[in-house]
Amino acid sequence: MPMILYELCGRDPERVFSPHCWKARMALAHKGLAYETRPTPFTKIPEIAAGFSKTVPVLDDDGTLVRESFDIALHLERTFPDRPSLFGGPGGEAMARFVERWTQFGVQGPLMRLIVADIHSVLDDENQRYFRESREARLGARLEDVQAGREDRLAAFRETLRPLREMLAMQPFIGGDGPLFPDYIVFGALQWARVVSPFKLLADDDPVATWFGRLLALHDGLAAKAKAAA
Ligand SMILES: N[C@@H](CCC(=O)N[C@@H](CS)C(=O)NCC(=O)O)C(=O)O
Repeated sequence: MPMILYELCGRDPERVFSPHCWKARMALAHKGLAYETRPTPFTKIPEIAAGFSKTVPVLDDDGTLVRESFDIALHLERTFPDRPSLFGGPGGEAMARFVERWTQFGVQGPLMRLIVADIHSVLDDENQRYFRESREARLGARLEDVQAGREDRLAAFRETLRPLREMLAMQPFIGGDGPLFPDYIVFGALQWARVVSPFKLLADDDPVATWFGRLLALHDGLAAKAKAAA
């Protein structure tokens, strides 16, 4: 039985946009595993497997349920050790934790403030209400006010990617010669923006844009083919 991946979607079920769900999608593709997608809007997440998780992605591997994108990657690594590794060993797993935390707080946090009203615009009415209420409470301001003036914050956002940019002068992927799960972690954040927002985040001559293009092309262009705004 193919695995099932529950993923966050907008009004259009084909617009699958969560950064964490993209990590899981890319991890499944990296392992060459077949799966069925179950696009799920925010308000339907509590209905997945009788309330198994408050968040997506959720993976159903023949009755074994896994939540949390990092745990999904670990599950795939442990269950399919003969397929291409996502971590390159225990040291890689440990370092991937750092990349995850750096991406969450160093990249996704500032990025959210550049695209939050665009996220709202891809949701249906019920999910727009949920998203506005929950995110405005979290951010302490109207979504439109948080996003306003984003052009002035773009240079600062690009600077947050400097560690990646400088590393790319030495190697083509965070994983070295080929991608590993940490590439998918950072990729997920940028793909989140690409899917919901027309705002141009990266300059064309930025090595991060070149790396992102390499990730978009992987696995038969899985991510490039996804419905996107940009
Ligand atoms: N640490 C979790 C985070 C997952 C997460 O926050 N998912 C968001 C979508 S990007 C979600 O499901 N949010 C539910 C909600 O806001 O109600 C992971 O890596 O899977």
